[in-house]
Amino acid sequence: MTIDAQILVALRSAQSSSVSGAELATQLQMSRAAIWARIEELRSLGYEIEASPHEGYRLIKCPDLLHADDLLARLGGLQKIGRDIRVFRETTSTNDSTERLARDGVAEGVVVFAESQTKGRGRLGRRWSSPAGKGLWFSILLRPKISPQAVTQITIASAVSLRRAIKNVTGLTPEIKWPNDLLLNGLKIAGILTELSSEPDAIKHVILGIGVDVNLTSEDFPEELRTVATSLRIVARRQFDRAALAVEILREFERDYQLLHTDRFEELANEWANACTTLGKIVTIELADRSLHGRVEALDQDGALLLRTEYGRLERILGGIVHSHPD
Ligand code: BT5
Repeated sequence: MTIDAQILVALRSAQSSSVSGAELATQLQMSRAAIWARIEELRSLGYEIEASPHEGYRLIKCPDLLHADDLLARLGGLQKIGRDIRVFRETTSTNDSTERLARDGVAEGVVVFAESQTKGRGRLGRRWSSPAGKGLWFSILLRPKISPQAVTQITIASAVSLRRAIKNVTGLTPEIKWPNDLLLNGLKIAGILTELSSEPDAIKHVILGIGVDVNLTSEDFPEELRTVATSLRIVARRQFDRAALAVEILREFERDYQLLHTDRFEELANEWANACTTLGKIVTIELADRSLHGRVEALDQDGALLLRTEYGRLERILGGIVHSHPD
């Protein structure tokens, strides 16, 4: 953990009390002057830290920005997902930044956040709107020991952990729209983009990209999205601490990702099926080369959707864009 992260851990664990400069200096094996310099640096980033000559330092308020050291400090260095965190002020797409790290051989678990993305993307080259400082736009590098066919399990694990984390932090319970959307009041608040790099029988790596609309107002969305998207802020009528939500998502995902590797995927699949409102609906599904119409009959154990088409055939579908119709 970096020095700044260690200072933040110490200040946070003191809660509303102060930590003396001498105590920090001993703990971190630094001079008191060096500690003071780091505190000044944190203050310049927007951390409100009270300094009193007698009592020491007290953390009053954290800025609404993502700071790698702060995220690491909050995670406590205990888990694989988020053992290394990078934050960019701006990038094209966090999936691209993470892909570069993957090709450089970085170990799994690194998480890349960006305050804004200039070319945030969804599936099939669609755009993902990512205004600065308003949401969580991030990607996780994974090197799962599962077959390439089972990669949808990762999307499922991320959807249920994301849903749970949102519920824990905000009290709101999103529904899952197959395969990768989270909705509140029927409008999208989060999307997942799973990109796979694979050989025929082995996964090289997976980049799991997650976008969550946290503190956007309706003006923050481009006009064409205002009828299809919403944010946690719009629904709950209050703002949320993005860093706290980010940490909760990484914690929940760590747990579910481990389940994948211990043959306990069924538990996640059941949770997912219970939250997935696409089940039973009449839908049209746009695939790359055709579209299908019918009723969603079931989800199979890999997360594929089983559609009974209007002609009575059962089709197994792994991707595509789903439009629901009223019964
Ligand atoms: C998704 O695609 O829902 C996956 C979105 C993944 C975004 C993350 S952000 C971090 C990482 N880096 C990236 O570049 N991407 C990932 P899809 O199911 O194809 O949905 C895309 C559609 O969602 C668009 O065509 C819009 O209709 C809608 N949309 C775009 N921006 C949105 C937003 N901020 N909130 C809600 N809906 C949005």
